[in-house]
Amino acid sequence: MAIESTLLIVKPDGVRRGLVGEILRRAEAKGLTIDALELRVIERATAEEHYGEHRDKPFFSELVDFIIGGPVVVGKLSGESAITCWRTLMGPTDPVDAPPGSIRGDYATVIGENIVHGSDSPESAARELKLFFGG
Ligand SMILES: Nc1nc2c(ncn2[C@@H]2O[C@H](COP(=O)(O)OP(=O)(O)OP(=O)(O)O)[C@@H](O)[C@H]2O)c(=O)[nH]1
Ligand SMILES: [Mg+2]
Repeated sequence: MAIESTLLIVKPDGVRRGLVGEILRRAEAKGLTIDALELRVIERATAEEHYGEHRDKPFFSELVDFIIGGPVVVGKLSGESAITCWRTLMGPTDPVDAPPGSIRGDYATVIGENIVHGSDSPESAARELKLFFGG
């Protein structure tokens, strides 16, 4: 048990579909605290760094083009086990496998448009929060 912080992104598909309020509601209802929140368009260089672990994957350029293709909401969520709690609320990466009740299970059908991001480890969270909020 530990207080953690994690990076939340409501991806362009989530913003376009008007799901920002519903996604933030779920985070707050769980008990996570919104410590930072901003609507922005991500720069290409920032997106390439954020998704650096996927640089050699065949879907990398599609992934970067998608995440910079419209406004997103970036936020910092904090609380007890926030990283794992937020990943559980999001559901698995592929919405086909995501159970009803999870965000991806309730609102998405394809892996390339899966509505939300959450850091996957304490190391990723630290790196991503620094990249988007400077520390
Ligand atoms: N088109 C396509 N996109 C993929 C595939 N695998 C992953 N992605 C996309 O790449 C993103 C990053 O992949 P991962 O980091 O492994 O998944 P994740 O941690 O659940 O998702 P993020 O929170 O966005 O990082 C996913 O959210 C998907 O949108 C794939 O096989 N095909
Ligand atoms: Mg990831």
